[in-house]
Formats: sequence, C-alpha cells, structure tokens
Amino acid sequence: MLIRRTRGWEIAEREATPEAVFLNRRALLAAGGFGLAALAMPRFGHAAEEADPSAALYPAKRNPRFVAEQAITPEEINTHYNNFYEYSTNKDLADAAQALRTRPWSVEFGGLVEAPKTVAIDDLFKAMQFEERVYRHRCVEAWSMVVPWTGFPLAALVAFAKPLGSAKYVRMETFMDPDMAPGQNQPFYPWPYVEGLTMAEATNELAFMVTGAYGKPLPKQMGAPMRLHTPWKYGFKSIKSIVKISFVEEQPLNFWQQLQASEYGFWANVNPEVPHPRWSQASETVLGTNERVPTQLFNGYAPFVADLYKGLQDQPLYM
Ligand SMILES: Nc1nc2c(c(=O)[nH]1)N[C@H]1C(S)=C(S)[C@@H](COP(=O)(O)O)O[C@H]1N2
Ligand SMILES: [Mo]
Repeated sequence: MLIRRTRGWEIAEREATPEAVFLNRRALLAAGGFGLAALAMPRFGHAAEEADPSAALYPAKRNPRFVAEQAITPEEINTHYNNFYEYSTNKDLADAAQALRTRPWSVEFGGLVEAPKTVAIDDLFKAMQFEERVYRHRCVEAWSMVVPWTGFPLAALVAFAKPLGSAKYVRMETFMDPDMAPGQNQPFYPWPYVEGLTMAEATNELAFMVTGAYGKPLPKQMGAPMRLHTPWKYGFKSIKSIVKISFVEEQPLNFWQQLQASEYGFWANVNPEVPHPRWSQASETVLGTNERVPTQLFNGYAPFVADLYKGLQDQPLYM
C-alpha cells in the first residue's frame, strides 16, 4: 500500500473532534463499546458474497463530456483509503464497512414535494439512465483522487421527486443504524450524517448521484448503494449511503457544521486561496502517486459552476 496514515499532510477532519485527537484506535478498543462492536461484526468474505441485484447495469457508457486529464487513481487504493465515519475514523475501514447491509434498501422522498414517496433502490435505479463520468475528488484534508463513477445526474433524481416551487434546498441523509455501523455509537457526533445543496446546485449538470465505481456497483466502503458526488466541493459534501431526500426551505445544517461550525460551512467550494483554519488548501497530495499538486478554484470545475455563486460573494463560499 502506497498510502500511509502518518503523513504530515493527512490532517484529518478527525482532528476537529476531541475523540479523534485524544483517542487512537487502540484507545478506542480499550474504551469498550465501539471497538467491541467492531470485533463482533461479520467478516469481510461473508457479506461480499451477496449477489448485487443491480450488477447488470454495469459497466455504463462513459460520458465524454466528463473526463479528467489526470490519471485515474488505482481502484485498489481508492477502495482502501476511505472516509466513512459510520465505520471508523481511520481510512483503512473497508473490512469494517462490509457490515453495511445494502438490500433491502429504500429511499424516502419528502418535504416540499407533490407527494411524498418511498422507493425501493432497485426500482429507483430502473427509472434512471446510467452513465460513467470521470471526476476529480478533493478532500478538505488536502488529498485528491480521480474516480470513474457510475450513476445518473442528481437533476434526474430531483425531477423524479417532483419538488414544489417553494423548495430552496435539497437535504440528504445517510442511514441511522448503530448496530450496523459502530461509529454511530459515538454520541459526540451528530448522527445521522446530513448534507445539503441549493436547488440550483442540485440541478447543475455536474452534481452526480453515484451508484457504482470502476465499472461495478459501489463497494460498501464507498457509500453503497447510492452516494452523492459534487466534484467542485470538498469531499465531505459527497454524502454516502443515502436513505432520505427532502426538499426544504431552510438551509440544512450539515454533519461537519453541526460538529464544528467554525471550520466547516454549508458551501464548501474548493478554493486554494482560502485556508482551513488549521492548514493550507493551496495544494493537495494525489493518492496513488503521492505527488503534491496545486489545488484549483472549484477543483478545476469553475466553467461549470462559477455562475452559481454570482452575487453571493459575502457568503462563506469556501469553507
Ligand atoms: N455518510 C458519510 N458520508 C461521507 C463521509 C462520512 O464519513 N459519512 N465522509 C465524506 C468525506 S470527508 C469524503 S472525503 C468522502 C470519501 O469518499 P470515499 O471514501 O469514497 O473516497 O465521503 C464523504 N461522505
Ligand atoms: Mo473528506
């Protein structure tokens, strides 16, 4: 494995949390609950053998409009270097995440919609048109990767939900099940994980609902069966394992804002010139090569999204 957890650049979001600063993995194990639950989880091989009912949807045709100049990050690295706090605050959580059960799975649509509905995930997939897009991903921790994602435009899902004209934001929520996700037994965190976008952001053509990666259904550690990817924003906006999508009038408070509003905001657009309160955002380490490269405004996607923020300059757009 080329990636080590001890690098200086890996200033984790977990440093925002007293637990993670003071407790390492061993300490968590010693502390009881969390670690013991992790040990009791089903083993990797067992869960991995379940047949995925959506497997026939892959691979989907690559959309030539969304390709990256940078090399695709090796799958082996991306599938073993993850942020998924429901399972661990360590990156090496692929085994632990196999405890996630992704069927049956349904997604609830509610709030300001013509009619609330709950849809089984495979029925939802049948209603969508799948494509592959290669996107760059820039974590707020100053590392980046390039992934061939499969999925469909978030705009298509918004159309499917039929929001009312009064909706101003889309609010998304991850599952809540502490028996299945030991991290959710950590009461310090504001579970469940929540994220939000404005309606204009959600219907921008870049906003992508992801169901697969590397030409296959998403591995559990990457947020199966359905997660968001907004490549112009810091990675924490890309919420995993979504169960609920609501249309609301008030700006949603996301997980990281709830935890540490002085460091994480709603907009979280990538900007090399606006440092995180505790580290620079000017450059990033590329997973796989460990090369240090300059970070780009909106992660290089300004032509697609810069217009969304006209007239909002007084807002904390870059945290
Ligand atoms: N539910 C949930 N979604 C999440 C996270 C998380 O901890 N829980 N971490 C976020 C962060 S910080 C990043 S960088 C990406 C990581 O995605 P990956 O593991 O597929 O690379 O997922 C985001 N979505
Ligand atoms: Mo992140």
